[in-house]
Amino acid sequence: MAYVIKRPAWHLAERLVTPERAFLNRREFLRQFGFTGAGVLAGALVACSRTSCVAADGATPLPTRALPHAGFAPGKAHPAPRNPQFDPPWKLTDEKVAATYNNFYEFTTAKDRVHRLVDKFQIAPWPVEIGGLVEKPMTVDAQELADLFGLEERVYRFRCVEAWAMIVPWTGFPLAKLLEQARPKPAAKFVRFVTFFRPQEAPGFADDTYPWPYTEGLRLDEALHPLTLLVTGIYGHALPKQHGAPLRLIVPWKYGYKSIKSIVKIELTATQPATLWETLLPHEYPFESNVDPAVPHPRWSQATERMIDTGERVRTKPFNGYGEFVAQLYPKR
Ligand SMILES: Nc1nc2c(c(=O)[nH]1)N[C@H]1C(S)=C(S)[C@@H](COP(=O)(O)O)O[C@H]1N2
Ligand SMILES: [Mo]
Repeated sequence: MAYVIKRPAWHLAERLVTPERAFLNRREFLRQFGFTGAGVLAGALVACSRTSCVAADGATPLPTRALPHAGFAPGKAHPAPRNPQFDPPWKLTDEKVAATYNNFYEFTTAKDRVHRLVDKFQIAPWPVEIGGLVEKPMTVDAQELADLFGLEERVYRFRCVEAWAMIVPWTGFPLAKLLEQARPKPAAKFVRFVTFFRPQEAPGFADDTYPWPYTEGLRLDEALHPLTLLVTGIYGHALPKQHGAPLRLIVPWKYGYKSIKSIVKIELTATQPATLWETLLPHEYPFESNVDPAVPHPRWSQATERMIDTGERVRTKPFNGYGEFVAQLYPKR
């Protein structure tokens, strides 16, 4: 008698969606980062060695599976291995278009000219200060970060509030790894980020209508979310200056201005920090700034976005397509 394997009805459907499943199987993703439920790292600040993690109280050893990146070995240079969890079947944006269409107001407000004005910008040495409400304040040179935390590549969608978008491979490491080393104090509720302020190296500082230096901020739970990256590279090499060398933030579910470039300081605070954009235009660029097609900017619709290389118009997704992973951070009010 022939041996017949009866497959449940869902089996074929599941096979058909394999490429999507290879990108961010939610349960597996959260498991690898040590998430067990909806609570996002609540009380789970950990210090990790190569083989084990210890909870913030210093006593409770956490199971090995709480190690970020269990089963995935980050590299220490560019190009870094691509994290298979962030290898979606999407077409990447043309690298040259991305490198010549930039918002970096310290240089100029003209997107196509930023890359031509960065010659005097010195990106080494680059000490980064981690301070404020932390047990272990520290200063680390951007060059040392790969050795300390390892580097991985992730393909993310990126959405500017001006309704343009791109899909690029970033190289970096979760900000949570650095914050866990610095050990936020219980009073810490927000993270403030500060960009360099050296007017002799960048002509845009001459425009004093902006409250330089560029600053941004996140809630601590947003900063600790495993999607939040500190980025050192793009397209397999170190960041070109116009993309925010040598170290920038990428928060893929928020409008692009939250992804602050050329960071010199990361400060844990008890209260919500002022940001450059919220200080200038609070009704247009509020602190939270999650991508939301249903909430128009006061001066334009956010329902669709334009891919910067092809000009293609695509529908904007809530949380820029990352709602499955972050929506629980924002309970409906
Ligand atoms: N320091 C600093 N960071 C910044 C900006 C800036 O002007 N200065 N612009 C922001 C905005 S509005 C966007 S859309 C992204 C653009 O990043 P990209 O040029 O690498 O695409 O950087 C963000 N980070
Ligand atoms: Mo932007």
